[in-house]
Amino acid sequence: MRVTTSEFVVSSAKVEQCPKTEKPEFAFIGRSNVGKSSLTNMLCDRKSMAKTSGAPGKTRLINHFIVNDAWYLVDLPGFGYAKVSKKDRASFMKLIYNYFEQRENMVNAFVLVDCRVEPQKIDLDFMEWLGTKGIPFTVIFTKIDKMNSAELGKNLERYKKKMLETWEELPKFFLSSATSRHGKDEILNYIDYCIGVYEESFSDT
Ligand SMILES: Nc1nc2c(ncn2[C@@H]2O[C@H](COP(=O)(O)OP(=O)(O)OP(=O)(O)O)[C@@H](O)[C@H]2O)c(=O)[nH]1
Ligand SMILES: [Mg+2]
Repeated sequence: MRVTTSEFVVSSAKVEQCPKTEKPEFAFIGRSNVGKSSLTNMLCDRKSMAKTSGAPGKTRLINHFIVNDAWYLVDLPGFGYAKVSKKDRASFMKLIYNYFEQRENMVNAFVLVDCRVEPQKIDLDFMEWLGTKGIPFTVIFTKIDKMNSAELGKNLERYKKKMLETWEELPKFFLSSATSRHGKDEILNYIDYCIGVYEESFSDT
């Protein structure tokens, strides 16, 4: 899929403020600083449509972007940021859970994990939760420009092994780099494929 247009739509502090659910939606979720906003920009060929920062905790609202006038890309606040107060962390988490529970147009969640970091409980727990809710998800290993391919391969295997302790089947994995733009075509093509399946589910056969 080629991205021809992309536009910011709205930032929402509550799920009720999000756009109507009439278009298919894809979300980026993961720990603070993992690169959710950077990947949003990279996929859309935009420099600063989504705001990024070297300091974790930048994105604090649910940000909807519309792509090709056809589907929403959603940049979410990160979870697990240690410097945010316990109360704020709990309210971010609640917002994220509410969001996934209420968006009936949610087609696929992309769970972003930093390729350099060993499997984190908070990410694995979140994937478990998505599983119990029946929300399809894929994993994106981010910042692959920061690793050589041998180390990357090792970390990927370690991650898959860890997931197989609880999952019978592994989700799909993508590799990405917002700096080298690695992964752009694969992720966009996967989104295109998912939209096709989603739309077919509404058509009479
Ligand atoms: N080298 C490299 N740096 C990246 C990549 N993706 C993001 N970064 C950097 O990582 C930092 C965090 O990126 P963001 O996109 O703001 O991360 P986020 O997940 O949106 O963070 P929060 O909004 O705080 O949850 C920034 O300094 C980015 O420039 C990548 O693929 N490669
Ligand atoms: Mg962000």
